[in-house]
Amino acid sequence: MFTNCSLGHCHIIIAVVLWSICVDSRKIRGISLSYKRFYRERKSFLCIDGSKMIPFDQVNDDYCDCMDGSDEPGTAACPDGRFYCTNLGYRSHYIPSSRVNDGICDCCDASDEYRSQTPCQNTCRNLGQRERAEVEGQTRVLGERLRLKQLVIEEGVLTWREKQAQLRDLQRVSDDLQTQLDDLRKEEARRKEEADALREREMGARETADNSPTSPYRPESPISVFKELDSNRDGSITVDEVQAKLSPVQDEEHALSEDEAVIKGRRGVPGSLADEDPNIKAAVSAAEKAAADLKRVEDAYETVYMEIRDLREKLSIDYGSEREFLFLHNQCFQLKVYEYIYELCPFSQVTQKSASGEVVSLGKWGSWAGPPENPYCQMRYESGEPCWQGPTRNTMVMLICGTETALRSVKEPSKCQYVMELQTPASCQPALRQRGIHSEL
Ligand code: MAN
Repeated sequence: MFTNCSLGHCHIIIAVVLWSICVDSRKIRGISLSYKRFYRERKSFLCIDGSKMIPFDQVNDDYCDCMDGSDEPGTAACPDGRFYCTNLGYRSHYIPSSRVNDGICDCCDASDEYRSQTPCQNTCRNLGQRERAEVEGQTRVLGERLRLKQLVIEEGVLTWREKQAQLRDLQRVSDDLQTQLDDLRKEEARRKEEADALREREMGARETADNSPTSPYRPESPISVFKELDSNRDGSITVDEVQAKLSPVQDEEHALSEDEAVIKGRRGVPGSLADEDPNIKAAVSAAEKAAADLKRVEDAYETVYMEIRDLREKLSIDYGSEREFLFLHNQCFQLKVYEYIYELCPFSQVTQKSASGEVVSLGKWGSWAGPPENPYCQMRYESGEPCWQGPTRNTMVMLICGTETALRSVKEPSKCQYVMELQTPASCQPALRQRGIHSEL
């Protein structure tokens, strides 16, 4: 190349080459686009932390002048300096300046090894392509999970509406039963009063009617015996009444058995008044019917009351910001770990069944327990069965994003304190925007 040149010319060419190498090594490397403005070629350079002003030719001169290392972005001179890998086509990042020209390729664009012997290849394009494919795959999977989440949200909305309508219906039924109860209570009291009054009247009439020896009402007559036995004067004799009259309580030996009392009661009386008098009979059966009607409606009211209570309790639970976890209610998930079968019934309870079949409570639904920014990522189940020589059993359920809804793991990190992982699309969140793979400087 230099064969035709004179010695003078050669000196000039060598000087130009050396100068260009020197200028090239000073080229401002290892800084991001946003920092470029600090390195505009001027007479002087102000350290980025503002601590010192130095002549510009001291930038990247392999001597650390600035405390923040900002004068040596392209050399390893400053201990805390950092070198920016632009990595066009892939992910930009900083590396410690000490890794610049150390013979190891750190930046995929090979920019950190600009003066080393190591032949670094620019692999950014490949890496970028691979990562983009991975991200696309993940995005597709997440998209599918979010679609499933949307389905369970819609299911939750429908269930919620159904439950609200059910509650309104039950409330109506309950109001109706309440009105019926008021009427039936009055009816039952009236019928009972009527029957009692008829019986009283009949008894009074018989008492005064005849005291003659032939009268059935003389003291030793069956009617008198009947009245004597009918201590509550309800017109019929119970086994208890006969036992109370005919066998002194303190004399256990002579106490009447139930059968004896029934026989003696029958022998001594002509039958209840209702057996004799059709009016009383009709009044008593009307009173009995009213009592039976009342009981039937009371039972129905009790059932509806319990249903309303259960439904209200269910509707008072927090099922997530979009009720995305409502679909989990009334479902249970099992997992066998070693000798135990664990069962999680969300919003209800957690149990552990041993090989012998014994079922132990690991906690009842308590509350959401995630951090304030995402409370719905953990569930707490508390106040389970007390542990022998240990605490009460409690379970923390961690909700993780996944395509299927299933119990994935159960651990007991400390005695009687359990941690489960429940996977479900309901807990998937849209991804935060990916840190950009950039294709431009
Ligand atoms: C049972 C199980 C265990 C627990 C012990 C504590 O064996 O409930 O999970 O650790 O009791 O005694």
